[in-house]
Amino acid sequence: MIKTVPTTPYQDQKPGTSGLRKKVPEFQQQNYAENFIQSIFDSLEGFSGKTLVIGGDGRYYNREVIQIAIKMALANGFGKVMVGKGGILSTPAASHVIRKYKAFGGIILSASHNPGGPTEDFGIKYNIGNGGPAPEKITDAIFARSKVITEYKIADIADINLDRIGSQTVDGMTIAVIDPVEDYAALMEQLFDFGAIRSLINLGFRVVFDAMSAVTGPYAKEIIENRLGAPVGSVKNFMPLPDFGGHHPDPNLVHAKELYDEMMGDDAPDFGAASDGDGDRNLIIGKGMYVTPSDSLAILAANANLAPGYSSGLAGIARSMPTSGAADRVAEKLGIGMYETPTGWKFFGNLLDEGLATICGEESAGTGSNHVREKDGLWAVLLWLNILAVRGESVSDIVNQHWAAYGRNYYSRHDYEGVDTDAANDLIAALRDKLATLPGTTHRGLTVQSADDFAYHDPVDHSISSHQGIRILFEGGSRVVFRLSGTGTSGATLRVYIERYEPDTTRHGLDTQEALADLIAVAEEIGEISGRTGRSAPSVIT
Ligand code: G16
Repeated sequence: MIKTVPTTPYQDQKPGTSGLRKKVPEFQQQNYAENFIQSIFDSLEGFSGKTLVIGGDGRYYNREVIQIAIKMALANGFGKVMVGKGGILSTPAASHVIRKYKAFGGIILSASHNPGGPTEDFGIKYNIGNGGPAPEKITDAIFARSKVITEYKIADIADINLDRIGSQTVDGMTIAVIDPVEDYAALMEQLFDFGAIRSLINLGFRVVFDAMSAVTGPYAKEIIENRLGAPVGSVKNFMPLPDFGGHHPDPNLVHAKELYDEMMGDDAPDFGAASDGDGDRNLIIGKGMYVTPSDSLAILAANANLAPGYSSGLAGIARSMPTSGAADRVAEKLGIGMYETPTGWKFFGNLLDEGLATICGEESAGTGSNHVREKDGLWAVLLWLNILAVRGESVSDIVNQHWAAYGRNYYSRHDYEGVDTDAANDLIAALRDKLATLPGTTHRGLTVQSADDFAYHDPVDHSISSHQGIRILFEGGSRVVFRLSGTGTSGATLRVYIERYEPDTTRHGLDTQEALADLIAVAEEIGEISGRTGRSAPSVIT
């Protein structure tokens, strides 16, 4: 029943910021997915007889790889596989299922916010028993194994019916097809005051949620419409489609423009939100007011105690290095710990496990807490709704009051996508060479206070992660950060993060790009962006 299949290794299976992401045709190469999955299993110890959770965001090629993963888990000695019905599990729901059922780990099939379809993106990620993405120690081992692998094991059985909930035993292994929504919805009901949110909605508060034809559709339908009583139709694009309807399921102002336009219109709803391909990112827009992810993190942290799940306060806040310092001011006021980690949710795992941080966030539309070990789009939406229900104020009132109390961190990210890889690497290398001589120099009136290549010393396991982004900090608290994306699938993406702190309330109403204009020009000068990339403007501004 168990076949051992000889294979030839690939040299390009290096997991990036969040697992292995490639175009579907690359995953369709002979044994490509099998090699990577076997490399995962070969890098783990002690899972014999234990449970593996498998799920994905429903994108093109999801079902095929789910079948492969089930058969390989069986052949490699797992005792049980739990798989979401239809092969569906949002990333945060998968994290919760791993934790709730004390599984050994999980395989999540997703390329997140990247487009899906026969020529678009696919991804495989391994999560450990705490429910979070595998740390670098494990992803490095998987990559090393993938380069030398010579065989994989797979059970020679018929495909499993993924569309019927229930358990079956095949060759001593239990395969349980589970409802992907139930456990997650119950967890949300524990954390948030559903009664208060329901009353707010009953009073006529209008919510619109765009699931972007991706995985959060069934979750949002159940929670926002069925359990919280929002009128049918409040959740849009709720059917997960293998190609996300041809769109990028990326909840930002470019790809969720329709929602943005609705929220800026005359008859705008009170609250608009969206999530991404696999349900871990969020977009929050009030009537006439977009909330940046960095501000959202700070505001959620400052008000979290209004939700039952966080009523006893926060242990600490963590943010990725490029995320704005807005949350730092909240941590300071609350007198709690603040942690600055490299980009990628995997770096929050130790802080959450040790109880050092309760809420975490990234500027890339990711926020979450210690309830799971992934960022969680719907969680952020529900915490916002809980806060709105308790405070009885609008999103824009809450944001403006926050800025008045803490100051405003003007913030923007400029992405240059599909840049020539050598040119992007050279740009970063040139910046690295300049680091020692930058401090003390003045550019358009801004004096560089310090400059470094960010390295993170994990306070829990003491591992060191170097080369996590070039930081240029100016006197007065402004800064520019340069780093290359670790999730792209073609060429390189240069990300430039620009931030300026403004304590003066009378200057809180400026347009963000105008408020940052000087810094944007300085970033161009110091980074020599147009000369090195051949681009005169970013591809995406968020
Ligand atoms: C990007 C973001 C990160 C995020 C990562 C994974 O990484 O900048 O903040 O952690 O995506 O997010 P998701 O799983 O939603 O794709 P990078 O390396 O492209 O900047």
